Amino acid sequence: PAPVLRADYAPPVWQVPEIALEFDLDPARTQVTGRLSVVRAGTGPLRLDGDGLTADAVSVDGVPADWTMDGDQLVIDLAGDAHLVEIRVTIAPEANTQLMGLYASDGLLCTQCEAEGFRRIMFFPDRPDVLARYAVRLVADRARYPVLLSNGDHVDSGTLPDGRHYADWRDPFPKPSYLFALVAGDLAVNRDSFVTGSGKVVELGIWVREHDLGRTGHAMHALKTAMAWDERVYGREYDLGVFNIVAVSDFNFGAMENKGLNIFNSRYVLADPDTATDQDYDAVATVVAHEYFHNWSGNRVTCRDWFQLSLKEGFTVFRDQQYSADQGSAAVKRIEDVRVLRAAQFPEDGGPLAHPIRPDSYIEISNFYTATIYNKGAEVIRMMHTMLGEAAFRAGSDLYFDRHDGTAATCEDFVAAMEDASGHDLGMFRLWYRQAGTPRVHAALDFDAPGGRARLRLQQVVPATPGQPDKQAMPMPLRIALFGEVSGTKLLPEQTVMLDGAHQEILFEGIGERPVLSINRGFSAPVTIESDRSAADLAFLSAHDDDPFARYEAMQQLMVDTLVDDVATGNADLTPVIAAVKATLADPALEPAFVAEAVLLPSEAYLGDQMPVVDPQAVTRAWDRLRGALGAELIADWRGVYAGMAAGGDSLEAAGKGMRRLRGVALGYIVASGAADGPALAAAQYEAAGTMTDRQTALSALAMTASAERDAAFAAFHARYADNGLVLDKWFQTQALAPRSDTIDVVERLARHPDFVMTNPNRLRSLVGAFAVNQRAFHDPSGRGYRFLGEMVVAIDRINPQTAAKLVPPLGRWSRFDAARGAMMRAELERVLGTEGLSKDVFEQVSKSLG
Ligand code: B3K
Ligand code: ZN
Repeated sequence: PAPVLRADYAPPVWQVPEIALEFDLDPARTQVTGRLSVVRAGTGPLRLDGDGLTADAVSVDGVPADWTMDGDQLVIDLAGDAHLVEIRVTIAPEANTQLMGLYASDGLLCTQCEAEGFRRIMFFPDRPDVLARYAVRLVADRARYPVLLSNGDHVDSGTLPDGRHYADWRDPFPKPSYLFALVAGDLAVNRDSFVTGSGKVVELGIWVREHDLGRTGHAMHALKTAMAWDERVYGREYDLGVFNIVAVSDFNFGAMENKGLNIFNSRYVLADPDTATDQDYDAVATVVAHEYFHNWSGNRVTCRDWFQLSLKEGFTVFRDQQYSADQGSAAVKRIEDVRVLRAAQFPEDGGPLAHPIRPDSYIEISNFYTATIYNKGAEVIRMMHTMLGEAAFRAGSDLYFDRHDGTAATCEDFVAAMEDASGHDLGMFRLWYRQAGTPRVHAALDFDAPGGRARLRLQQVVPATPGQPDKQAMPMPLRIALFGEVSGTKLLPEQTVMLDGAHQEILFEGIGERPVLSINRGFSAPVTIESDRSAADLAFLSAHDDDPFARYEAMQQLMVDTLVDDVATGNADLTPVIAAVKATLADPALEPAFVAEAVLLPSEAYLGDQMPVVDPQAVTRAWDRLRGALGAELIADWRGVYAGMAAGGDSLEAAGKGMRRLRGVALGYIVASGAADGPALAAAQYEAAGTMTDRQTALSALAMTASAERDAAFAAFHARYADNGLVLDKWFQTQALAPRSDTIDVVERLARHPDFVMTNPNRLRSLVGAFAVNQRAFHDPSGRGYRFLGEMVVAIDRINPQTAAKLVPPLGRWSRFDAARGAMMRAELERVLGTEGLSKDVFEQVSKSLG
């Protein structure tokens, strides 16, 4: 398949200002009639995208028309400048296992159109710069599909003969086809309303299966909070009289921001204390807010073409991060966001699939809904926020929405609005849109004691990435402070230094004692910092830095340095880490949620990322040694914390959540210490748990052990939640993530379990996706992990290419491993590539991974 190039963008030859769609819904045979008012905007025939469609009938201005197929495109030569084109097609939602276009899930009919799913429903210029007003009629059997929803306002409904009924929907806002949606099914609704700043009443509805109705309260609360937040922080008011959310159980990703009718993976809607962890609660709120925020950043202003995807995704992730930070502890939220970036985006940026946040080419756009576009995209927006400051950033955002409302815009439009509103020159900053790769910044601080001066030397390198061998230095804001080693206080107010070349020196005057460097505070730039700070300096910062992120970071760096040393020598000095963790546990000024983050070890995968060649077994050895030592040496502290944090109880408030989190971390260390009562303690917590959080932490702690308690708890968990798919996902996932060398056996067995269904993406992610990021299990020296994943990719590709393609990247990291593993990983990729009938989704990921 030929790649699509950003440089080839050309405006559409025909616009479609209006479309009327009529659906005669049936799972086996749905008839769709489209009436497209087309208007000429250039020279050439009308070309309409289709995917797996055949036209039953085509007419132009009421007269049967001549048309041809050019590949998947339906082509009509039109004489005039404006015509009414009518097309009828027949589709089979129940046969649609790709979950793109119109499909059936658990008795519902629903759609997913982003990025190119609408062409599986109707012939249309399926590109985001063609904006149409939609009028939709849905017709279906009333008993089977009592609820009929689409975008915009409900304008009419009524009964038809033969037990059928219809509903008419009108969306007054022109939108690209990727934002079209419909849902038909037997759904119950949680109704509420929201009064906007200007006094407009919005009817809110969360639609789910009847038995899930009691699990929708949290999502509704999050929605209303997000609506108020967007008015207050960005001045953005909702624009329709209705906002609906529907939960479906088979969904390719998290959720979809269709205008006025968001469709969600049920895991980001449903939550109650018995089935959802605190983390799940937070994820629901974040995703609800994210999709809601898209109503402005994505829908009112959309993307000109898919190369601009980060325009809406990076900005909207930044907005949802700000929103979540405002709801609880901003420091803990920042730590979590950086952990995600490092776990998912840094490896992507350093591997064969690296791409800039505004890519130059793709084969299959679905492969570009990546951590780079989303999370690094958000970091780039955050840097602009840091450089411009709150007020100028808001002015830039207002200008962007004013200028581009109702249109399809580019990343350049966004940056230009920020520049124009602030007067700030972002000329070179645009490199962040063009260049891939995570910059490495080397920082060295010299102290001239007699002169009372300190000199900071910064040096940056942007590594080569596929297609980009030579890089320019990227401008970045680095928040920096110096702490006095003796006084333990900040020597100068924090500064934001703009590093805008390959080298830079900063001089600090009036420094009376040896300074310790705190750099990239708050993670102000998405880069790797390399510094020569000693273990003692890092331990010092972990106790004294007044930026919570920097404090966390110092502890992480201390742990990383110690583990990397231990991987190499097998006998690194563990005492600085143990002392620093002890001090953090004992500091009464720190909130439990923060302490929990600070004392957790970096993952084995992250450690692997720090090595020139990953040695998974050596990493495991070092990780187990440090974890065991922390557990054993501090056993009294962990037991104290464990008992003290029980006061968090079942409270859903932030404080209760933080205490549960720290208690769970303490339990993990107690079990890791090898204490004889570890499994029994975890089993007792499992039994007594009043929340899924406590149940899940107990289960995860038990998963580390080979104990009768472990087997009993997993059996009990399965029996208790046998009819709740979302919770069964946790059962699969917890076993797939277990840091044990026999996890591969367990995973192979689970793949034959009757509850392992290949048609459900959540289930695939919880077993196969989780396993593939479990470094110790996946990289088993036998190569069985690679074989398992390769076989899964091939099998899943026949059902759902998008989901299969997302499982490929762990195999693409072959060049990071020793020759034996690398060869086995490549062999698996070759085997997948040699499979007949491979989707272009998997083809692109595998062929790029082979390099
Ligand atoms: N915009 C959708 C993602 C669509 C993914 C298509 N493969 C959800 C979101 O980012 O909000
Ligand atoms: Zn999004």
